[in-house]
Amino acid sequence: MSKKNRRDFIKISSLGAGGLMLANPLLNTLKAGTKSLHVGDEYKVKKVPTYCEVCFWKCAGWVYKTKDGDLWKINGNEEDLHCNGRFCPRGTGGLGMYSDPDRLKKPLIRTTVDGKQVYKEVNWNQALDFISMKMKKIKKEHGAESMALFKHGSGGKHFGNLFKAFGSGNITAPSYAQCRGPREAGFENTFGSAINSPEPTDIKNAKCMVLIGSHIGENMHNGHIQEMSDMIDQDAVIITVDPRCSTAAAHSKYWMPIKPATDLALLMSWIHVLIYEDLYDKKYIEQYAFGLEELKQHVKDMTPEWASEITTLDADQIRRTAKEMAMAAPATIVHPGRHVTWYGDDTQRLRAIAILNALLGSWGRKGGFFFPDKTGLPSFPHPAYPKPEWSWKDTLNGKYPLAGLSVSNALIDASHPSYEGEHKIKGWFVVGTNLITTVPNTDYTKEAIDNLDLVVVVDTMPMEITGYADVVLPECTYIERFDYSRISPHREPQIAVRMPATEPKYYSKPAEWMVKRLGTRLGLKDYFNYETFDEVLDWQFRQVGSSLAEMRKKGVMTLPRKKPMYLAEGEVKTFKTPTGKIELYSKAMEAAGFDPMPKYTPHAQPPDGFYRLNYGRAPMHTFGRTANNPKLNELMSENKLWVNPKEAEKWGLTNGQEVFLKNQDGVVSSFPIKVRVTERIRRDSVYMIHGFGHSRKDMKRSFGKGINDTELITNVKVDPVMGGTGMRENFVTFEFNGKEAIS
Ligand SMILES: Nc1nc2c(c(=O)[nH]1)N[C@H]1C(S)=C(S)[C@@H](COP(=O)(O)OP(=O)(O)OC[C@H]3O[C@@H](n4cnc5c(=O)[nH]c(N)nc54)[C@H](O)[C@@H]3O)O[C@H]1N2
Ligand SMILES: Nc1nc2c(c(=O)[nH]1)N[C@H]1C(S)=C(S)[C@@H](COP(=O)(O)OP(=O)(O)OC[C@H]3O[C@@H](n4cnc5c(=O)[nH]c(N)nc54)[C@H](O)[C@@H]3O)O[C@H]1N2
Ligand code: SF4
Ligand SMILES: [Mo]
Repeated sequence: MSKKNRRDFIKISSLGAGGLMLANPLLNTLKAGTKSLHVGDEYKVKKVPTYCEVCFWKCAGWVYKTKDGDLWKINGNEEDLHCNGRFCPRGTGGLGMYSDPDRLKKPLIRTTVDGKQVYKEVNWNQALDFISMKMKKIKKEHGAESMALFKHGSGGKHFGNLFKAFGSGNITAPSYAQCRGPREAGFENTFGSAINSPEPTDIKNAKCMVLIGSHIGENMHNGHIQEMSDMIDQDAVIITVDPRCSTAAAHSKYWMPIKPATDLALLMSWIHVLIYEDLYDKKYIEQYAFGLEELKQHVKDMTPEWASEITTLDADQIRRTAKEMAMAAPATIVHPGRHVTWYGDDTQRLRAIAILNALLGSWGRKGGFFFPDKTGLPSFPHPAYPKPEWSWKDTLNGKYPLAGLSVSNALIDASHPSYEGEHKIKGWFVVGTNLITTVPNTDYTKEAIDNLDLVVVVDTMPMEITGYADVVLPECTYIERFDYSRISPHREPQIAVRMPATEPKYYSKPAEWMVKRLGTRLGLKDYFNYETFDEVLDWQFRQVGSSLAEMRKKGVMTLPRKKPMYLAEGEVKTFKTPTGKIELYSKAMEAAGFDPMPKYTPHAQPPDGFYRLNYGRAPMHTFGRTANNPKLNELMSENKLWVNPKEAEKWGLTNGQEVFLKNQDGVVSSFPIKVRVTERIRRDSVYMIHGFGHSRKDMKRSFGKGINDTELITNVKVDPVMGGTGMRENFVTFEFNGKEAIS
């Protein structure tokens, strides 16, 4: 456990003035939540366009209101390619974000009263004056670059603009180094382009899909689930490689219950079979790829028999599944997954996945990966941003040479007292990311926070991270605000608008409102040259022949594609790699001192009496952000621990029994978790849903419900290629009422 920090963890509920504010009847006049209408009342309904903020799929939809102006329900926009008119269970419960009575209500400033740190409720002017005063001081003493922005979600873009105007490009999101970074690096160093979001997997036309741990079905990527369920109805081949019988595995023709951390061996043996059994797309490889001969030599001994020993999978099944892939090719997707920061050699695993797709000829082919098209909206006019003198790259001292985007944990490193480089970070803005449960090795993050001159947290809920702030700014939810439009690459370029369906509750405000006022205080007024944010949106839409009024009616604008979706037969194409080809042998990896072709290296396995800690998603929740949502909490209020029946028997564990967990470093979970005995997990692992076990009492519905996996993730395997934090090499054992059991 960390020492007692200068920034003690403050429970926002323990504030003196909080009760007063809640008692104000004016604040209760805005009624929250959905309301059931009587049959026939629908004609009274008004709808306001938005896109969902419950996860990063960003489905476009409508907030429906009754004639009286009360919020009624939220659902998908028929035009939208992300959702095809349907929200997932989490999105439908989105109004619960608005109605949650535990929301942050007023700006807070940390202060010391009688030697004890507490938060004081302040008004917006006081909060923004304080922040700008601190930012000016940091800029004067250390330069603007020493401020870092950690962001996730739509609010982040507004603060990104503020940071760029202020002079710092140190802007980062956990969606890279805690999520999809290794995938982007793996594909960039093979095809010369990243996957990005939403993934351009042509699932609806695929005849075969291979899921390497990717648990679509529990991971609710809306449009892709819809396409995958059509695939299942059409009896297409799905091959799922997962140590756990996931929902996807249960619907697959082949479930391959791999020994965790050995996927690279399986992938290399599939490559072996495709090459040595002449199953790869020769024409495609000849025309587009570089390094076949080197790869052939490299995988010579990586036979299914070799992989079988390592993975515990059946060698015949490895051969058969390789043939299934080849038979359906190029309409075969070896899915790149999304949360891929697992074991520290993740970029190499994703390189192997990219190479398999290349051998199957599926990149740029129907039923494989399509080329997404994207439109842009011009930026609202503002003066040029100053050029920062240094950026996150300079903090690295040569580490992570192939990181394509900023590495959140590297900026935490540059904030930590142990950092010896010259580019120190002195202040943080944290907007829409709960770093305490998001980045592993929590104590280290807390030590970094303790070393800073300023921490500002912008959130909607009193999540763990808010307890470590100097200033907490309550953002209103996506239901109550304008934001920049959603522009995303897809089969057709689309733009989706977000407008407020109601006034912000309590004293919360939108991010765009906050940055304009902060910018003015920082002498950056010209960068925010508008009265209200709707002007910005209207101006942007007018540049592409529409208007805010028109977008209010449509919600989504679809534009024609400007380039073909697939490669034409024999098309000449240059890839953005050093050789201009698809690189089976990566020149850039070689130049940076890494294996140019992926290699399997063994990983630690759990010691006796310990199990690998495995985690994933539940269809009705998004990370920790929805655990307290009144509507979604009702569907699932805690996580459970999946344990194999044979292991349960050894320990005398029964269904529903509560256990604590202790990891290899002696960290014991703060709360217990209920056991779920199931054949669907291997004997060497246990499994839980990420996002539970909240430690905030002021999150009343979710406090202490289940276990927070992150607190048990103290062994972090950082990917040397791009800095991803591998989180799956942690082992846990059971504890009962704090006492160790004997197995
Ligand atoms: N142990 C473990 N760690 C993980 C993962 C895991 O599975 N296990 N998953 C990883 C992955 S894949 C990812 S992408 C990251 C995700 O990491 P995060 O994005 O940090 O995930 P959340 O825990 O949902 O935190 C989101 C925060 O934003 C707040 N929020 C929600 N809506 C709004 C809003 O409209 N405005 C503002 N200002 N704030 C808002 C929420 O209250 C919450 O505090 O986590 C990574 N870390
Ligand atoms: N409902 C819901 N959907 C979500 C999210 C959410 O919070 N809730 N978050 C979204 C985000 S940001 C992301 S990044 C994605 C993440 O979704 P995915 O990319 O699908 O996440 P992963 O963590 O890679 O997958 C978890 C699966 O990997 C398996 N696994 C564990 N170890 C191994 C191993 O060694 N080998 C193999 N082959 N499999 C293994 C687990 O058993 C589990 O089934 O989900 C997205 N969709
Ligand atoms: S997938 Fe669900 S939670 Fe995510 S944006 Fe779409 S509706 Fe919202
Ligand atoms: Mo993610």
